[in-house]
Order: sequence, then C-alpha cells, then structure tokens
Amino acid sequence: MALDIAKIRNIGFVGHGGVGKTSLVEAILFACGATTRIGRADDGTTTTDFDPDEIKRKISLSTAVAFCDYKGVRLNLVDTPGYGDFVADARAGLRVVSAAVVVVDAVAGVQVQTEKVWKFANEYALPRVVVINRLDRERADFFRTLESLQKRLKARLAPFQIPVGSEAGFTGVVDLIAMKALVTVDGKVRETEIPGEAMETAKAYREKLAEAAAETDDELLTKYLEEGAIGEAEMLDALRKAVFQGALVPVLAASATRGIGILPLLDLILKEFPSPADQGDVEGVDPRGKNPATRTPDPRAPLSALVFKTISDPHVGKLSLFRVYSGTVKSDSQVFNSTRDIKERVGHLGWLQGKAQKPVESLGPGEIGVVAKLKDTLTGDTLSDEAAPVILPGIAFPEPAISFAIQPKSRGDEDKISTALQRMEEEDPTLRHHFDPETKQLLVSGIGQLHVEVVVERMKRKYNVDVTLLPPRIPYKETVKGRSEVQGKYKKQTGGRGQYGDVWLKVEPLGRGSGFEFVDDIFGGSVPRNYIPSVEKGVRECMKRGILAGYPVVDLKVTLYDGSYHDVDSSDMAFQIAASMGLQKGFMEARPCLLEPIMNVEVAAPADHAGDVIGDLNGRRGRIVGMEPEGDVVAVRAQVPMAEMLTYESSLRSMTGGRGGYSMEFSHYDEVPGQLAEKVVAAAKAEKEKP
Ligand SMILES: Nc1nc2c(ncn2[C@@H]2O[C@H](COP(=O)(O)OP(=O)(O)OP(=O)(O)O)[C@@H](O)[C@H]2O)c(=O)[nH]1
Ligand SMILES: [Mg+2]
Repeated sequence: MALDIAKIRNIGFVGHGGVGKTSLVEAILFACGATTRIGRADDGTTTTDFDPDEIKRKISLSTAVAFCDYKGVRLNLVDTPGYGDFVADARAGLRVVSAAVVVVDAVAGVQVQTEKVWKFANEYALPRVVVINRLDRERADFFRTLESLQKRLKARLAPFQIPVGSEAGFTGVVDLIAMKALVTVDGKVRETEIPGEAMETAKAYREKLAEAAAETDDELLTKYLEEGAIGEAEMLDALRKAVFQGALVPVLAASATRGIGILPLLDLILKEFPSPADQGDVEGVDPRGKNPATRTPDPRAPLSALVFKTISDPHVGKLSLFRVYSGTVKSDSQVFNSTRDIKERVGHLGWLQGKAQKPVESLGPGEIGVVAKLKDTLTGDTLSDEAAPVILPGIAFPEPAISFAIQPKSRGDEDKISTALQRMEEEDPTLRHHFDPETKQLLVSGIGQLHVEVVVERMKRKYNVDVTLLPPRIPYKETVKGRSEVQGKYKKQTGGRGQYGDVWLKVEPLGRGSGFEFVDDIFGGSVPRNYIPSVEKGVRECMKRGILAGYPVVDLKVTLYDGSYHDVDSSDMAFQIAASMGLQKGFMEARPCLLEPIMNVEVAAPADHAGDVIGDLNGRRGRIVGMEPEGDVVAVRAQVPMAEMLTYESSLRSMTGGRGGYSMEFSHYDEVPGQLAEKVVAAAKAEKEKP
C-alpha cells in the first residue's frame, strides 16, 4: 500500500557549509524514533553523511535522504551539502521537496551559500523556515543573526520563537504563539512558564508577530490598527496561510547537537508546510506531440516520477533516487523513461535511510524512493507510463568552472581512468572529462578544486586507479577587439583534379557572452550556395581550436561577403580550409586578445585581519566590491581572476591563523592584461612545441 499522500512532508535541508544540516536531520531522526542513538558529524556516524569521503572530510558531499514518522506523518528529509563546490546538489534536492528548512549559523549569520540556496528555494517557490542553529556556541547571538537575515535576505521574516538562555546556557525556546517555554532539562523537553528574564523580550516579539500576522491581510490590519490587537485564533490562521504560501518565513532557534528546538520545528513542518497533495498538479510535456501535459497526484493516475540523484558504486551498481508525482510504481515492473524514450525494468523498490534501504512493494504520489540498476536512466530523467508518457521539467546543473590535467601513476591505466570517470559522471552532472589533443592531456573539469580532489580520491577508493593531479588549467578564451577584412584563399594544383576555395571575410567583435554569429552576405553567387555551410564549418572548427594560444574563440561575428570558385576544383573541403585560413589571418589582424574567468569571491575573516585580506586580494588583481562587518567577523566581497586564486586556500589560512574562510564562483570573462596575456601565449606555444 502506498502512503496516504496528505500524510507526507518532503523537506529539504539547505544552508551554508557546516551550519548543522546533517546534525539537525540526525536529531530529528532520533526524536522520531527512527534511530536509537544520535550519530555525530565529527565521528562520521550520522545517517546522511555515510559516504567514506564525507566521513573523512566531515562535510556533506552529496544529497542524501532519510525518513521518519512523526505523529502519523511520513517525513522525507533531504539533507543537502552546503559547500560551494557541491551546492548544485542542493538545488536538485529542492526540486523534489515541497518546503525547505534553511539552516544558518548563530555566530556567522547569513553566508554566501545561504543566499545561494535561498535563490534556489525562490526558483521553486518553496515555503520555508529559517532555523538559527548552533545557539549553544560561544558568541552565538539569535538577535544579531536575525538582523543579518533581515538585511540580506529579501523576505518577510518573523521569529516564532526566541531563545531561553544563551551560549552554553541555551536551554530551550519560548514559543511566541502559545507564550510558553519549552526547555530541555536532563535531556527531556518540558513545557514551562516563560522565565522572568525572557518575559519582556518575549512580549515585544509577540507584538511583532501579531503585527506580521495582521500585515498579511488588509482586513486584519485595519482591525489591528483600530483595536490595537487581534485574537489568538485569527493570528494563528493568518500566520499559517502566509507561511503555507511562502509569503512569511518563520524563524526558529535550535541547537541540533543538544537536541534543542527539534520538536517545535517538527510541529511547524507538520502543521504549516504543504503535503504533496497541497502542491497540486504538476506540469510537463507529452513527448508524442510536444503538448503541455499535467499530472494529478493520484495513485491511480498514469505514472510520473523524477530522478533527482544517481549514485553509482562498483559493487552495488547504480542507484536512482526519485520522487513520484502521480500514479504508482511497483516492484518488479516495467516503466518508461520518457526523457530517453526507452523502457526500464524496475526491480526492488525501497525507502531510503541514508545508505540503508527499506524494501517496499510500491511507491505512490509524493513518495521519495530508490531503485537499483536502471540501465540508461540518469539524473533529471522522467519515468512514466509508456501509454501515457510525460516529461517533467528536468534539473539544471552549473557548468564546470575549472579544469585539471590528470596523469595515471601506473602506465596502462588510461582505460581504467576513463571508465571510472564515465561512471562518476553518471552520478555527478557537474563533472566532465575530455582528452586535449593539443597538450595530449586528460582533463577533468569540475566546479572547484575541492570537487576535483574528491573525484580523484574516489577514483582511487572505488575504482582502484591512482592518478596525479596537475595544476589546473585556466579556461582562457580568445576574442578580438578590432575589425578586419581579409581574403582566405586555398588553391592547389596537383596532377589531376585540384583544390580551390576563395572567401572574403569580415571579422568583428561581439558583446561579452554573445558567442558566435555567422552572416552570409553573398549576393550574385561569388560563393555558390552549397559551399556556404562549408565556410561556416571551417570558421567554427578554427574557432574551436583557437588561434592565439589554442583556447576557444568567442564573442565573434564573421561575415562572408565575397569570394570566388572553380567549376571543377572547388569542394566542401577546399572552402572549409579557405575559411579557416581566412579566419586565422583576419583574427590576428583584428587586435586579438585573451579573456580570463573572473570569480566572485567572498571571504569571511576575523575583523582584525580585514586589512591583510583586502591587501592580499588587491595583490591578486582583485577588485573589492563590498565589505560588511558582521559582529567580529568581516565579509569581504571581491572579483578576482581565477588564475590568481589557485593558491588562496593556504594563503588565507596562514593570513588569518586558520580562522578565515572563503567561497567563490564563476562570474564572467574579462580581458587578460597585455603583459600577462603575452606570458600565457608564450606558455601555450612552448607546450605545443614540446615533443
Ligand atoms: N555546538 C554546536 N555544534 C553543532 C551544532 N550543530 C552542528 N554542530 C557541529 O557543526 C559541525 C558541522 O555539522 P554538520 O551537521 O555536518 O553541518 P552541515 O550543515 O551538514 O555541513 P555540510 O553538509 O558539510 O554543509 C559539526 O562539527 C557539528 O558537530 C550545534 O547545534 N551546536
Ligand atoms: Mg551536511
């Protein structure tokens, strides 16, 4: 029997790295009796950080799912990673839930990835709650964190609680709706009167909450303004509606590792967050006629399910994690992968408890489950009924931003390496590899250095191949700043039939990020129609190979405006070569330049080190774009070329005595200054001439 859809809550746990998402999920599982002991992130014993690399590094590297039952309702907890390199997985996790728990650290407040996941949640219009966690730590401050939230997140936030006690003395929370305290004494939660010292603050925040409730509704607001108060029931009702719609975001207080604030969070999830039934119909496309199609969350409707995560293991094989939107999928059956137009056999189905699975006969709408050994299904694919196929919107993943060359440690391992990488790409859509014929190197591309390092470790542990990671290759690009008009002529006369192609090309720059434009401006047949695609192909191939230093050419407009041909000797190939020759010449005459990736960097450093951090960033050709003090920490935002950030980790560590942290992501491409560009070009040339 599939679960009752109204009694399911699918919840995503998101936030900046290390704020306690995994610990919070662990505390919830324990509180609901799904586990008999509380695992600890530091000991590598949590349910959702089960991967050996996660245990070793003490951070979540990928999204994991666990379930528990609370007051008769099934909670599917989707624990996502918070570190920048892996945060794409958080977006995939949020794709299949109906609400999000955004966890922030009570010392650090809003951090880079907090804003990132907030945007992901906006994208899917998810109702959410903010949990201010780690309130038991030194220098933790609920109210200062609240301020940071209000300043940096564009949302209507309302504390539903305030903490009882602070730092090591943080013992519980005041529920501002019931005006009661829930304190933990000897590991047990007790409901008590509000302690005297918290009373005044509680009253003030209760008033703010009433105001927030009144503001959700014009009629209520009038009443509030006229009478100075609104009734308890009205207030609750208004708050509930606003939270449900995502118009108001409750803020709660917690300590995951001390088990404080867990039950009120669960009650809120139960009462205020939508079930998959409330989420209603989903929209997709019928692949047969490309028409829009909707699916109702009904167990008897045709099946639609979305695969949001793939785990591949050399021993267990492939696991596909999916959420059902409509219909019912049964063990030992066949489904239709409508994204790839193939049938797939479904063997055993299961619910997920971290790495463990609980076998089930079938999964209905709203459920999240796992199936092993689907042959060709990948993340983002829709599973449906062959008779009534539908494709649900997929999941967008960011493009890799950084590439490293890798070398096998033992000879003859090349094949093993590509097999391993192919497998890992099945489970990680942000990973790519390719062989660069120019440098004869195997390049692995990922989101950041940590990402690629983890891939290399995994390759060793799971696939038993050891490789050396060479310094990263900066993905430069080439373009022009000026214009030129040139001829490209290819003529060969060898014995019998010759080769003849002749084109005149105009080469011009395009705006940053616009890619490539080919304009056919031939009138009167100086280049015959059937050779025009050959010219475009020649130009494109040449752009791909690069001209200045072997990096791809971008932001270029090429106009073919004249040429000539020969009745016998002209051919597709001859025109391709002529175009390529023309472009190489035209490119070099149009003031070529190199472009480099510029990163958005955010550094959090102790305030007394801010000067050093800024000076150092300036030295890295960085441009400081903002600086915000947050307590005794300063957040510095800058734009810095990627080439200057390769050694940042260790520099920051030594500059701040290990207390600084940073994150970065790709922002845009910009011109490499002249002298540096010359060096890159010279290095590329040397590389090419190497035997
Ligand atoms: N003092 C204190 N420490 C906590 C609390 N919650 C988590 N921690 C600690 O914070 C560290 C990170 O906890 P995790 O649960 O792994 O954090 P996370 O948000 O899942 O981290 P990522 O998934 O890697 O982004 C661990 O050392 C936890 O023990 C808390 O409430 N109080
Ligand atoms: Mg985690």
